[in-house]
Amino acid sequence: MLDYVLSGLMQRYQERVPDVAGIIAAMITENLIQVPEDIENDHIAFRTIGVPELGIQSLEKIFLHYGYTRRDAYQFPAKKLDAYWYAPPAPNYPRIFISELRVKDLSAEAQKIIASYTKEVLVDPVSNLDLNDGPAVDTFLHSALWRTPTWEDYEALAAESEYAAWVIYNRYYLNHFTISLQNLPASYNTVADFNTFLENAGFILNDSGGKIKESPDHLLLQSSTVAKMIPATFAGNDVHKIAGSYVEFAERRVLPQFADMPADQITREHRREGFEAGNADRIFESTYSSQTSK
Ligand code: OOG
Ligand code: NI
Repeated sequence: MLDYVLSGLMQRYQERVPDVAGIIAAMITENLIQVPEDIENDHIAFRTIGVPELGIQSLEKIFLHYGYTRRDAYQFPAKKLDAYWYAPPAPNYPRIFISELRVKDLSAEAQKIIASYTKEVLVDPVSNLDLNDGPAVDTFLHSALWRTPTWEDYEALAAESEYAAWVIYNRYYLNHFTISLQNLPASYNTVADFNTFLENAGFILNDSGGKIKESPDHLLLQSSTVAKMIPATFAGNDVHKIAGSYVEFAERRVLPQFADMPADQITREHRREGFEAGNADRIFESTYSSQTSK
């Protein structure tokens, strides 16, 4: 079931985000991987709207049902966001990062716009889903929960929260997947080296706070591409380009207590786990106009 749902998410994501196929092709050409399946997916991420019937509490039910465990909480007061990460049921599955817009912290005007859409959702839609029905869950994750927004509402929301605008249009489309770097061949297995490879191949990186986002313990390093602008059809067949999704890269270093372990014995549990609020804060901006206009 989980495999079915994850592969449906990845398929839609690849179709919408040209950098995905581009980066995979560049990695194959460079002999870093032989086939796309060789990529280790560190985590995937979703965005949600924090209203009673939706938000993290609704979306997480799907993944809790598939054996994921809710872990640490993160707060982003300036961006008006909250998030959790979820540990997978087995190490071959990606972690999940789910964030949520703190709707109550927005202006009355923005709250009114959001409510005009989310009020169409009368009950938590996940509670009506048969979570053992893979195709039904796949369809749910890729179908509209509210009417297609107007360009005017999108712009009004974006002026206050680019996250709000993104999620009112894009809903549960995968926000990113994350290529694990630490097990790639030498000279490509750090964020610093992989960023060089990506930029030489013509990919544009998020440079908010610097291209390398590094946790204070120096054990989790991340970078990301900036989301491409893609044509989106708003209400009344009004087409405008908006930020789509992006690709992230993560390097999880070995924890100090395992520093002397032979490299071939190092597995996921010997490396830095979880996420880092300071890194995430900057990565969110991969869909913000300050980055996408680069
Ligand atoms: C998520 C940004 C945070 C991470 O790995 O810390 C993140 C988003 O853009 O929705 O992905
Ligand atoms: Ni991420």
